[in-house]
Amino acid sequence: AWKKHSAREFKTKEEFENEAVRHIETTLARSLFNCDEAAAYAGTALAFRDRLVIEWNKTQQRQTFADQKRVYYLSLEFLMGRALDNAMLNVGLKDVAKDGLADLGFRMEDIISQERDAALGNGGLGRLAACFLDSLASLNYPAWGYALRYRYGIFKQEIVDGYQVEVPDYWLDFNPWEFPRHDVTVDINFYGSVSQYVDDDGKQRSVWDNGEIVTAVAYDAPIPGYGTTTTNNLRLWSSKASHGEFDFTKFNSGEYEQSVADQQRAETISAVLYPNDSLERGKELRLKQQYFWCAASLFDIVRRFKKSKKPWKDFANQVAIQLNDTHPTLAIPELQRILVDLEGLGWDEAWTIVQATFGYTNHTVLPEALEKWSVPLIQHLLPRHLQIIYEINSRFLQYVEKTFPKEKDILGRVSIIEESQPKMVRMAYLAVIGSHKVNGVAELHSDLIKTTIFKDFVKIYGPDKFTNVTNGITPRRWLHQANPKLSELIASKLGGYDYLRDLTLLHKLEAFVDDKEFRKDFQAIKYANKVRLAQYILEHNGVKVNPAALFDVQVKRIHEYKRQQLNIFGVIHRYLQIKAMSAEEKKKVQPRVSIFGGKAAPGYWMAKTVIHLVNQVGKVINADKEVGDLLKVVFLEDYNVSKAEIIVPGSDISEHISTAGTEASGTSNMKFVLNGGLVIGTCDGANIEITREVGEENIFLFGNLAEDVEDLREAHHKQGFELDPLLKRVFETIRSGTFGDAGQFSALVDSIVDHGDYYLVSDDFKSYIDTQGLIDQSYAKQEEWVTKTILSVARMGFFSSDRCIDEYAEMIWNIEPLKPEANG
Ligand code: 26V
Repeated sequence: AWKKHSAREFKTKEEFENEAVRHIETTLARSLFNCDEAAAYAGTALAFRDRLVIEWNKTQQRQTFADQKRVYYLSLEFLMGRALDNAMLNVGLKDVAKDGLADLGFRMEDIISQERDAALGNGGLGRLAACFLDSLASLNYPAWGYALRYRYGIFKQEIVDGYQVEVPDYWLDFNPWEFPRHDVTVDINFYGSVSQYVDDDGKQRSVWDNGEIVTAVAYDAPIPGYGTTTTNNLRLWSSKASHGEFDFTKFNSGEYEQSVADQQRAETISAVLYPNDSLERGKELRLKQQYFWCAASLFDIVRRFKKSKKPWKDFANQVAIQLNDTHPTLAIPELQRILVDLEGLGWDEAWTIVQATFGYTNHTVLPEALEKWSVPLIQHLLPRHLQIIYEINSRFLQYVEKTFPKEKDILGRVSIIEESQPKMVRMAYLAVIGSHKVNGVAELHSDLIKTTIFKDFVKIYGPDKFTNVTNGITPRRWLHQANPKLSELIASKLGGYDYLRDLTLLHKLEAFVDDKEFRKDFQAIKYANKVRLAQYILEHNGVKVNPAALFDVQVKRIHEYKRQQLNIFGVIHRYLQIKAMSAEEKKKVQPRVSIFGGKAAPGYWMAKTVIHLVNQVGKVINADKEVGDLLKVVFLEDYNVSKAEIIVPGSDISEHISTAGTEASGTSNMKFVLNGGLVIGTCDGANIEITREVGEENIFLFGNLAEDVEDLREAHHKQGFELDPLLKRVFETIRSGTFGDAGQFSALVDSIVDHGDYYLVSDDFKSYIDTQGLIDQSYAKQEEWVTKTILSVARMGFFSSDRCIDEYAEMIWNIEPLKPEANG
């Protein structure tokens, strides 16, 4: 008889060592003689992987038997970071492994840092998807993620002479966390043509064929929950040439080179993650990626549903699909195509199913970021889908015309097709029309989409179709893993780690705010985290910073709307002030370290200029003996998830200073506060809800409000505007060549001085500087500061991605958790 399973469930450090060594010797075929850190990492990862795999199989089986609704999260990005630490903490045997590794002569930190980040995302949107997977598993929801298996993740950033240089991120050399499923493949069609025929029942039907076929191969990765055995699946599709008859003919007729070229062409589809925030748009390969992934995922989902032999009307009771931004919008016409063309359903019956199945999350109101694809391109690549999109549009417009007969302009405004040259398909409109719910990612943002980009749709569908789900973060990675000492301290006060599964329990910490011992411990942990960050800075930047200084951090993608330029101009202002001080005055200055990090899209020149300026300013200030420890400026190279795990716990203040109304939510703001840092921020995105939760006295808000932005911009254009005098002095300093050739920074300065200051840097400058002054004063009163940080941590329960996922489950997906049996 078959044993239940064969992998060894280690419990002691000796058993762990046996497992790790067995993997090193047999799975990797390496001798223990030359067991280096890389091998120790591999052995450890494989030992834990065995544990995950068993629970993974059980979970999938249990979910299939339970036969309840599943959610599929379609996201072109999953910024997972490293998996080993997460696996150890979730399985709950990190200490055992630590002791075992010590026996073998290794330090846990060194082993963990052997792993490369899985950097399959750009920034907040991709990391949100990763946090959601963690919450879905931890809350026992039956859920799968679907994405692409990029050979290259987001590029690696190198700083050379102060400039960003992009280096490819080939991360798949050794990836123990993925399982190729060579038996799970889907053939995906591109190009070709559509023809009509009459079926046996006399119905007009369409077929799409004669195209080029590319095969999608599934790669699966286990997603373990915390404090549960539920282990969900992340399925990544990889592209390869299909081996149909066509290729064999070629091969046989000696066209070997052509056949290899075809192979390479097919493989490029999943080759590289697009560095999204760029002006690079309309690339055919990107559209191919989107369709390839949507079609493979839907085929997979439909195949699974059909196995159940249920009637089609049950589809949306079994399947919820969430569209993470508009990137997967083609899934809407694709499902309609499957139901109508392949399964023979009537249009209306199919469309009802489609709308009931999809939900769409919007992540930006910035018009330049809204996806559009040209009609000729879609016509060429996906001829049948274009027909379907037109049919969806025509039925929708008919309805609108009937409902609002007196409104002349509404049809042009809400049409999926923009009547430009060439015509464009507005993906966000298609996503709204094809979904039953549309959500924004923070309260202000969800309000804004209803009054700006989707205003007409609120009128057409009513307000109930639009809702808010404020973003969240997983406390497992962003507290327990990144800040184990703080996690332990909290657990010691709260009587265990339950708060990691119900973050609202943090509120109980408020009772300890005056507890001397607790305050001391809390402060000591922050200091230790700053020491660790200071070491990192010394190692990587060669700059010695004082851990007692105020650490001021802004790490996120570089973008004009996020206003890193406001930050660095503020730093220059501070520098000028210090330079003008007497020795006596300098004694009163609060020492600061300004820490920047983040990638610029390769083609985004303004963002690259900001990086260059930060580095130049740092070079000058850090070398200035008159300034010394009072001010240091560093740019941390190649910001990513695993670096965030070091940076976030080491911050005193972090900057979330977007022009009001532009940052949909922000999620790192939540991470910093949860780790005992405070925020300087605008009234934007989730900053507003953080303020509501922690209290106005515990956050440093500044700047103009979203409701005033439009008027200010208009005034700039009509009347021009007076440059803030302090900012003017900053610009004069830059122009004088203090930070190197001023010509290098002229586009940045001119965008404010001459081109209308679209992001309102000048309007917000004084308020920003004044608020930074308040922060200095507040930090000097350390006891008050510690009180603020403790109260803030205690009040962050709302921002767990668990809360967020429960809201999606209830309001949008209508799914229930499936609890594993005890000890199951
Ligand atoms: C994309 C682009 C591309 C073209 C150039 C301008 C531009 C500007 C912004 C974007 C962002 C697209 C969507 C996105 O990543 N949104 C982010 O989603 C996070 C998770 O909800 C949220 O926390 C961030 O505030 C939001 O920017």
